[in-house]
Amino acid sequence: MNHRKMKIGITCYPVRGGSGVVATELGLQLAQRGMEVHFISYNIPFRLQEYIPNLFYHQVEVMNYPLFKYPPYTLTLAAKMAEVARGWGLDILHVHYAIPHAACAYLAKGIIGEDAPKVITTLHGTDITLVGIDESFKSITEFSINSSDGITAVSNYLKTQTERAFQVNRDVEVVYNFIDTDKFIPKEQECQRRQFAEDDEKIVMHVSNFRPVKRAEDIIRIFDLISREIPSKLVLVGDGPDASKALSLAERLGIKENVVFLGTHNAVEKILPCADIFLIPSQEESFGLSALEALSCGIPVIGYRAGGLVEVVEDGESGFLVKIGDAVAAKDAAVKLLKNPEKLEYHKEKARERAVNKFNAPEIVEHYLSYYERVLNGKG
Ligand code: GMT
Repeated sequence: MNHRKMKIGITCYPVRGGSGVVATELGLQLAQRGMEVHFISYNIPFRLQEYIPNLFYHQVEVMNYPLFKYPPYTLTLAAKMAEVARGWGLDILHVHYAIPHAACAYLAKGIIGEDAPKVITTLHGTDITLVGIDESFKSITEFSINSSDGITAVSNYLKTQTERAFQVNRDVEVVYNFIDTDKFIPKEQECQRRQFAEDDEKIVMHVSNFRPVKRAEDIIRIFDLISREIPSKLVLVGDGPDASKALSLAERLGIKENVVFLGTHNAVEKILPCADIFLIPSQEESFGLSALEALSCGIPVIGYRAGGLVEVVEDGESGFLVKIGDAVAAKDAAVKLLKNPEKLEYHKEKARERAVNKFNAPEIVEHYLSYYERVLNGKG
């Protein structure tokens, strides 16, 4: 569909994490479609490395003053949003992760007045399920969601959670996260499996920010059970607060030499295709972007039946989802796959199909663009 050329401001956390990745990839896709895109953040988003025409980055400088125990970043961000929106004539200000971005956008609109851009807030997960519902944030989260001109959520699960936890006075549009299926591709032959495992070993992989919701110790427990039945290696990609806990558990269980900890990596699409299966035993997952990245590389996903992950992975097809905390069931599902090459091949195909058919970038970016138009026409 043809869309008018829009000027779109995007604010996100520029660090590693699903919401930052989605916001950055969306900005890139929009710029490639001729939209003018302005990132407003305290750092250049980590996946924004090359020069792209139509794409601008506006840095928020945080002022420090001895009086400030906590430098007021949110105020500086709001002022910057207003400056960029006014200076460049933004049509839309699309903020990712409600806290504090939706409140900053509300403030920026107040500063600008009549010609303010429409504000769209995309809810990503913990901004609702963990942080947003905390008493200290609840009223401001609700207020800033309701002050947005449009609200999107990355899954039906998150939409329901939002409507349950808050008095939301407008429709929440579900726009699933997406993946560039030309970048995340199955290419086993190129991937040097031998850097991780011997020829007769299977590769189990996990990618995350190792926050408590990821249940990092469960990854080790499940892998320990798998490795007792099948020679295998566990490759861990990413870093975060619980990474060291996971590694110490591996040491205590005597399997440390079978765990390859890679730490943070920019190009996960180069590592994922080495895997035979992907593990994501999260306690809570509004979507599970890393699972989608795995699916796109043709890697079946094994995880817990948590939140929106069931909308990403079709249980029994592109992967297997078991009860939260049931490490034995997760191991059983993994072993069944790893012991049967034909079955593994079938589910690898289903994984890739799922990503291509349901979460391919062009359709989802088109969904965002249509939604922008609706909001601009006052029908968000
Ligand atoms: O992990 C977080 O606390 C925040 C956030 C992030 O930036 O990674 O994760 C959420 O947003 C992702 C992108 O939409 C989703 O894929 C993740 O499922 C979601 N995390 C949780 O719900 C725990």
